[in-house]
Amino acid sequence: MTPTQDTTVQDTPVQDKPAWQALVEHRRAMGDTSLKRLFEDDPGRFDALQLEAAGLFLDFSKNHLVRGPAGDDTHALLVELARASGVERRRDAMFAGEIVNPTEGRASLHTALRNRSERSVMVDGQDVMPDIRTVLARLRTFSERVRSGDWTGHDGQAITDVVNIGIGGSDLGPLMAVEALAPFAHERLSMHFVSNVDGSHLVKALKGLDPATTLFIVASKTFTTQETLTNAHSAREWFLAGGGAEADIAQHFVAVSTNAQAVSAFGIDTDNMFGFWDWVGGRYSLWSAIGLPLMLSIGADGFERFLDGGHAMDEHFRSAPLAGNLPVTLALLSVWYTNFRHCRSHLIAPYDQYLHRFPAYLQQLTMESNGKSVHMDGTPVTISTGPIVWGEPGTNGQHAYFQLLHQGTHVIPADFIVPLESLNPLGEHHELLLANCFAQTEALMVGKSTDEVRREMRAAGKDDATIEALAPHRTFAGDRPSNTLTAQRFDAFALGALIALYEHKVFVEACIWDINPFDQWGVELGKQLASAVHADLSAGHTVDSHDASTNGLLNRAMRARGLLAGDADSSQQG
Ligand code: G6Q
Repeated sequence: MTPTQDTTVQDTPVQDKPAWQALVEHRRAMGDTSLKRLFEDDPGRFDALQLEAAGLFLDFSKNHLVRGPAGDDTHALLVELARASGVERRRDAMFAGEIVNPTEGRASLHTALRNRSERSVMVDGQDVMPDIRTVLARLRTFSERVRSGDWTGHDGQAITDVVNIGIGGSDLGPLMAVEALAPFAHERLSMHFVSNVDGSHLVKALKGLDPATTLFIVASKTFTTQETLTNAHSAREWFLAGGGAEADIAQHFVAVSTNAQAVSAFGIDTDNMFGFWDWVGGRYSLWSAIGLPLMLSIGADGFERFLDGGHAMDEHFRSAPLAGNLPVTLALLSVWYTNFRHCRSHLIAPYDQYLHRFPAYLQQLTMESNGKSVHMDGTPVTISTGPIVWGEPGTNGQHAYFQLLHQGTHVIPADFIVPLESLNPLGEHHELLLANCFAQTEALMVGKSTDEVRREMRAAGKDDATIEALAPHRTFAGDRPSNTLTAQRFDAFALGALIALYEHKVFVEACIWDINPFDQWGVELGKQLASAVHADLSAGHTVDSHDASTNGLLNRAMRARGLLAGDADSSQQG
């Protein structure tokens, strides 16, 4: 098989498939039937439009789905689209280690990293499970030594601070998960994350830390990423300037990478390197050694529970029928709103402060995976693909951008994610959190009619002129869709299941849109461009090899930094 061939590519453009056309027709027939009406006409709606798997419960009844006989049931028609798009075939190919990322000629086997069964997973005729288990065992030994204080800094003191240096997939996952599971964190260890090449990030993170009790994890799949290597070099200088010697580096710097040669060239002993493999995509790598900060924080047993949660969702995804499949259902709803109801963005609203980095993590997972405009075979797509994903924790968002959700001109489907039980029970806090979450989904759906507003204002004693002037502003169209996802509480297992749920959702969307969710040429471009422009920025003479704007900005920056003094070219004004 050549890198551009993939037996799983769809044979007919998705929008030409009868299943797609049936949905176009169904959407037309549905007209502007409101959510409120759907609930009024169908008392069984909540019971029918819900799913549960791996400890997560999904209420998807507040969506524009008509329930009816075959051919007139939105969910069933969407499921038919999934079937016609070969979702099951591609899913099985992914789990089996086939090349599902043909533009990079790779398998995509994050599911093998959390394969807790006895099943082997073959890549190029070799079972990858023994190597996965070996690295996991090494991670366990190492993290237990650090956590117990057996692994010390150069002067014999236990490690107190761990600084993960990485970016993108080598940062967002571990950072999000360490934050999400903060209540289970080791008491002595403080975790820090440095990603931005902006020196302020490193300086801020290192402020107040003692080099003698600080451990750095340099996390980079390729070990060539400019930001990460720059931060790692500066961290090493900080360590040496703070009393450490070259010979002490082994105790204070470990690496997570697939590139042993570059790790060694950097000066980290490969005995202190934890490996993974090219079939683990950056944004899917939290389950690999990239998860080391999480293991250090919550312990190896906790990390294994996290893997168990991911695996439980995998088992559900690969075995549940499409109609009862949680990731498939989330993906189909996304396709429904993106392609048939023309929504352009999707809100993630975790009502859980510990999940405050989850929207940022999902932004990468979703937008780097499905921000694509060619099909698997390279032909341009003529339908919309991945929506813009954004969000912030509730209830904070309610006091900010929720205005646009309720009364703006965009309809934005939303996922409300909430634990039923708090990890920090405190007075009435959790009841209030739950009440706000549920109330928002209700208000978004039912809205408030102008007549209701008039009645309310009249009851409050307002005069007619005031009522007529204000009523339009106080009217809510409603009919805004949402999903509500609950877990008993977001512990390691539930977090694992939640992440795997969204990974598979993104994968199913990609199957339907017939795009490759596992490459990221747009991100690669950024890495190349920065290197070229970086060389120009220290050229010491005016630059004219780019467009006028870029030349002007480069020259202006050089001048401001005293690198072009006295030079009088036209870009001085730039
Ligand atoms: C993830 C992306 C990207 C990557 C970073 C860091 O899927 O490819 O976010 O993770 O660019 O790359 P390294 O781990 O190689 O430093």
